[in-house]
Amino acid sequence: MKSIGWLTRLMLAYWPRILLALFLSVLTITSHIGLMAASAYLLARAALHPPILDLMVTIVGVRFFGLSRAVFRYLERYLSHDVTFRVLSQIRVKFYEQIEPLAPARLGGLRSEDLLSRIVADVETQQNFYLRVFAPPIAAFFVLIGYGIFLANYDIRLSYILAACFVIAGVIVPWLVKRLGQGIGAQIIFLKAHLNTQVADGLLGMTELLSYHQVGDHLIKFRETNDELIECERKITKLAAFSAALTGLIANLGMWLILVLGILLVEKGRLNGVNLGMLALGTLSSFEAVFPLALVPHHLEQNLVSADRLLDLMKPEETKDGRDRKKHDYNRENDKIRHEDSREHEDSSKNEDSRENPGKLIPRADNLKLSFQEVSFRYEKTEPWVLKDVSFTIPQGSKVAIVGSSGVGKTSIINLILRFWDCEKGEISLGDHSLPEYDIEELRRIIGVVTQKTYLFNATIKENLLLAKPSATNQELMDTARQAKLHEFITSLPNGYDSYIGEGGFKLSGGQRQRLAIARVLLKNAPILILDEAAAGLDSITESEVLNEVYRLMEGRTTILITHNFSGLEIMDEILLLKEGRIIERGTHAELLQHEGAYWELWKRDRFIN
Ligand code: DUT
Ligand code: MG
Repeated sequence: MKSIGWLTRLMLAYWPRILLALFLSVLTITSHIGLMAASAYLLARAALHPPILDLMVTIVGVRFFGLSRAVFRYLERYLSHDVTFRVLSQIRVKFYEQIEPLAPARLGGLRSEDLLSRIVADVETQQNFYLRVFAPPIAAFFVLIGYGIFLANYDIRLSYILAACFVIAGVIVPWLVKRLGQGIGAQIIFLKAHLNTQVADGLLGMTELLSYHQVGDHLIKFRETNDELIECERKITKLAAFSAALTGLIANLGMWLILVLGILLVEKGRLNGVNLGMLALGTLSSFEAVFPLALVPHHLEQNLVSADRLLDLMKPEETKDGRDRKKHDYNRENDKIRHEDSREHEDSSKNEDSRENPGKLIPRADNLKLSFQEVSFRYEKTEPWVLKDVSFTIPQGSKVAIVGSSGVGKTSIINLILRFWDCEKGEISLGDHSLPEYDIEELRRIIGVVTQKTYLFNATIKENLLLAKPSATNQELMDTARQAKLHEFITSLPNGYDSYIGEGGFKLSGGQRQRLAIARVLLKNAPILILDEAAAGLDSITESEVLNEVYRLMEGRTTILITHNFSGLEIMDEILLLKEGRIIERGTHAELLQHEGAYWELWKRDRFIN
């Protein structure tokens, strides 16, 4: 029910347009009624051979309704779709703005295909909300009132018949359809999402499926879902046909009842016979307002399920980081201005308070000391602590390495610095302020990251590089590619910098991908550098080549290096050895070796292996 409130609120922002669209929709149906009624009246009158002048008004009426129906219909469609698409774009923007700031945190538990189906399909479903759920009952209500009053002019019992038929066709039939089709709307939404996931899984995991001989099984599962979906769609189509037939039956029954009552009234001399056809045909056409009502519950169900799926992702944000959410409540126009503004002030922005975002700070380029004070962190309240009482300080420009075995929380430290998550205990500060006091986008602007899982976009090499600096010139791109030892490879490709690298960069080798990531960071030229296993997974020669680049990259920057490779750590100002979320040893490489503790053990083993 919350979701319906949310949808209505989004929609009501456009209430003037909505009122106009509703008004036009009533006018369209009225024109239809008018056209049929006036035509019937004209035929009946003409049959009595009156002077042509007596018919003039009716003839004009027929012409008018004939034309106005088309015009009103056009305007109504135009306006109602305009409202619908405005609401859709609102939903998309709001949805994106809310999932973006803490993206990895919020989306971690979701499969990307499911996310995609939420962003695309669930948002799309919302276009039915105004067109098929909200507007039809309101329009039908006003048609009932208007045409009911018209009928009451002749005899109030005619209005009662109309009202009874409207209630049966507009309330009882939809109720029946709802009972018969209970849950199908929701099932369709889930099955579609599931199908998306299966298709994507099948394509992305093709190598695994082929090598484990699972293609057949996967296809069977896929077909099952597909069949289920088709079955659901078939049920809905049947229901739609059934309800249309039923409504048609009731409409004709209504017309027939009005006709019978009319004939009785004519016999008693209480109604002029020429009006009979008009009343009957007018009634039949007034049901145009009722036909869409049968599927209202079905569409409503789909809307609610999709809206819930959207809100599911957005809701925690609303409570958890209300301030950030508010920050994102600007419209697109402002967004553009804001970005240009901050780019302009990128280098000179030493003013403490950001104008565009009052209360949030912009990091000062001359005060980037990073420190953790007794930070404890876990991903969920119910899960064990991942970091325990972690404290360290990285003075501006110095280099810290974090080492430790897999799963001890190294990447988690990075997640906290980038504010993908916030720590539960302790404080992380940059300069003289704690991290949450900074504007999140400004904070991320000053940090360059090469992660364990670099994501490359299915675009050209150039576009992937430009991600880091959209304004970079071709010369700059080539210079950075040279520094990352990538330029020669790129120019050997037939399309050079304009070569497509495929989904996730699959046309590149692992080393080339990492180099591209490094080139990207070089281009970003951020004062803080985070390297999370930047060279992991490469053969040792490529690894040391890439690491050389990495070390060059570190010059003059505050650096956090996460590595499992102990060679080259001599140049680090401090090394932190992590075990089970705690720092168990710290010091320079030389100090730690002298100490002959856990670090020394690891170092010896590493040397032995290499
Ligand atoms: N963890 C979660 N949720 C996440 C990410 C990690 O529960 O979204 C857990 C897994 C692990 C712990 O946190 O038990 C620490 O993970 P982290 O990624 O920080 O470990 P790491 O030191 O970076 O391991 P590796 O060297 O394998 O990258
Ligand atoms: Mg890691």
